[in-house]
Amino acid sequence: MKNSLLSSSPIRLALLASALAVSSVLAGPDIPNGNMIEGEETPFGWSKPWQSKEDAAEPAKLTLDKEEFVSEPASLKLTSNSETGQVSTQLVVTESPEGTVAAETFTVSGQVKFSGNSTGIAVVAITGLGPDWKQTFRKDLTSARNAGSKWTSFSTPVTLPDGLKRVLIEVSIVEGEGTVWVDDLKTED
Ligand SMILES: [Ca+2]
Repeated sequence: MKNSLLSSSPIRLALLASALAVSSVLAGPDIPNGNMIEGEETPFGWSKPWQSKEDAAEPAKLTLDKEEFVSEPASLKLTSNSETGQVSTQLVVTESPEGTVAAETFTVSGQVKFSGNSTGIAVVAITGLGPDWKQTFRKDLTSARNAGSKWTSFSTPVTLPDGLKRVLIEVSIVEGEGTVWVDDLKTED
């Protein structure tokens, strides 16, 4: 009895309404751990690397790199080799199993650096899973070649379609071998 009175009190409803109003004007979903602060061996939240050749003696490697980064204390580092083929790792940015991630437009920015052979390309993309958890949305945010292997920044507008169940950021190396570093991922207006 006491609980039900509390839960429907005008003050509580007013607080709830203002919280919803604030959340509806935020620009894009936050990217969790975008500065690669959390984690021990690997950056927290990022998946075990997928690789196109499954039985490599020396598998693709994902690490939290505490020596090479843009912002302290670390960056994400993903390495492919001749045995792994293409590799990728993913981070869940936001999800709603009912398929109600709202359509919205925002900008994703970050820093990327690739060091590898001449054919290698590192790609950072945003993807979305729709009905049946199938990928129905993908946009490349940036790609990087071995151009002096320097950090380069990107800032890319994204418009998410309606009805996604899950939104992810994907870091991959395609068409060659090397190491990609990513840091300072964030969304803004
Ligand atoms: Ca960092």
